[in-house]
Amino acid sequence: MQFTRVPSTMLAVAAALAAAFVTAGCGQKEEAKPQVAAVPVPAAAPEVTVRLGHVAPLTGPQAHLGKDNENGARMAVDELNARGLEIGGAKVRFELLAEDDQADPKQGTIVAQKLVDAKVNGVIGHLNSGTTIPASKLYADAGIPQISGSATNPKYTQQGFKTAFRVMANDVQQGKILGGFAVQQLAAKTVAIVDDRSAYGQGLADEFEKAAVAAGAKVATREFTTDKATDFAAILTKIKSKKPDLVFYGGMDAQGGPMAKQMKTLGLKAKFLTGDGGCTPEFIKLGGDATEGQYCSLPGVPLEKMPGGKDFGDKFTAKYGQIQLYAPYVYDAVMVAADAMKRANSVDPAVYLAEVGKTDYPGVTARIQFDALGDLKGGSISLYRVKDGKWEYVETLGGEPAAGAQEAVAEAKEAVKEAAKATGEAAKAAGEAAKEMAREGVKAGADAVKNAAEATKAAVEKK
Ligand code: ABU
Repeated sequence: MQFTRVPSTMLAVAAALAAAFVTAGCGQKEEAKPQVAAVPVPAAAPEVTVRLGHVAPLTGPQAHLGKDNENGARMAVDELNARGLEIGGAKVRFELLAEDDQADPKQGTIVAQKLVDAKVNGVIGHLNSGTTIPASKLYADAGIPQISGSATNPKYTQQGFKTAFRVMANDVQQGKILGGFAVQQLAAKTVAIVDDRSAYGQGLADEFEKAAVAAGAKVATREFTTDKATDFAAILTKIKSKKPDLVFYGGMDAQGGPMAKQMKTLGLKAKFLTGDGGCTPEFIKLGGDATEGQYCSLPGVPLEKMPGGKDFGDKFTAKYGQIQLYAPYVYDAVMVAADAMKRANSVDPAVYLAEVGKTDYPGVTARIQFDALGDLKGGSISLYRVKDGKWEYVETLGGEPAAGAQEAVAEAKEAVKEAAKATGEAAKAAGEAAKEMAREGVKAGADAVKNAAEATKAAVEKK
């Protein structure tokens, strides 16, 4: 025999109606008031908060870059919350825990420990390689996935941590391209190399040196400064005496801009070339007209050539103003974490971590897939030159053709359309089901009333 489970709300409605009828049948004058049938509504999904740590320098000379990174992450979080994702049967709300590591390695580990103690679901960052690398050990020990949108020192992903990922090319790739570009395109026969002794600056300068020497250049001198310095006169005076064709700087815009300016003041006529840390509007602002004709490189392609660059640029600038540098990459880093959670159907780091490594995500910046180390597959490097006070795109070297990314975006757009259609159909079906349940509820109530009336009549007759 088959039993049909009657929802408890239906039974309650029937019982109430039956009780009302019995009261009336006992001769009391009060009329039975029709009871409003409660329409059973499917229980709302429970809510879960996913907390993503974000770390960057929010104070000090790199605060403008840190804020840019944070805004990229915040824009992604806002969009995810507007989408109202459900993961593991729960409605997910993303929350960003923004921390300031001041670009200082020691402070980097302090805030990393704070995020580990807070049991965050993932970490986006840090901005600097010098803070990202020591912090990555803490996240690895805690099993927390970490995705950086800007730390380019190769060591970050070479330590063997399963939790470490980055969504842009690294400095082995960048240094190689820069060294070759200096010698082949800029015809530099002798180069002077300066770095800021940070993990990023020194690491990139080392890679540049290897590549430039391999391409046939001679190193006139190798100098260093710090990521807090503002006066480079002593270094530049020494460099001037060596008469190099080109000065390469491994460091950030806060030093690169003033360095280019002081080169001009000292009459040092060598070309100036720097990496992504100096590839910003701030570099031009700080260096003024001395930056005209100087060069930089940046992992990835220019915003206008990125698969989702135009849309991202429009939305970001409307909300936060000019993009400084890494905002689109950090946006992608958040989306990659959310995508892995969706595929794992879990926000638990121990569960979704395995999915991060399997990522194939059509990002704003590129199609994002990771190699075995957690580095971006097929990362490219673009070169720029200052023209009329603005960075002008020169060329992109390395990486894979952007066509793959374009196709992935087209596929994703199609999938979104299909999902929207399916959601509409599901909503319509749910509405019909609710109406049917209501009809069934009323019918069951009426049957119960009829049965109760008959039972009452029989009882009265028996008496
Ligand atoms: N990629 C350059 C700036 C960030 C870093 O330290 O790697």
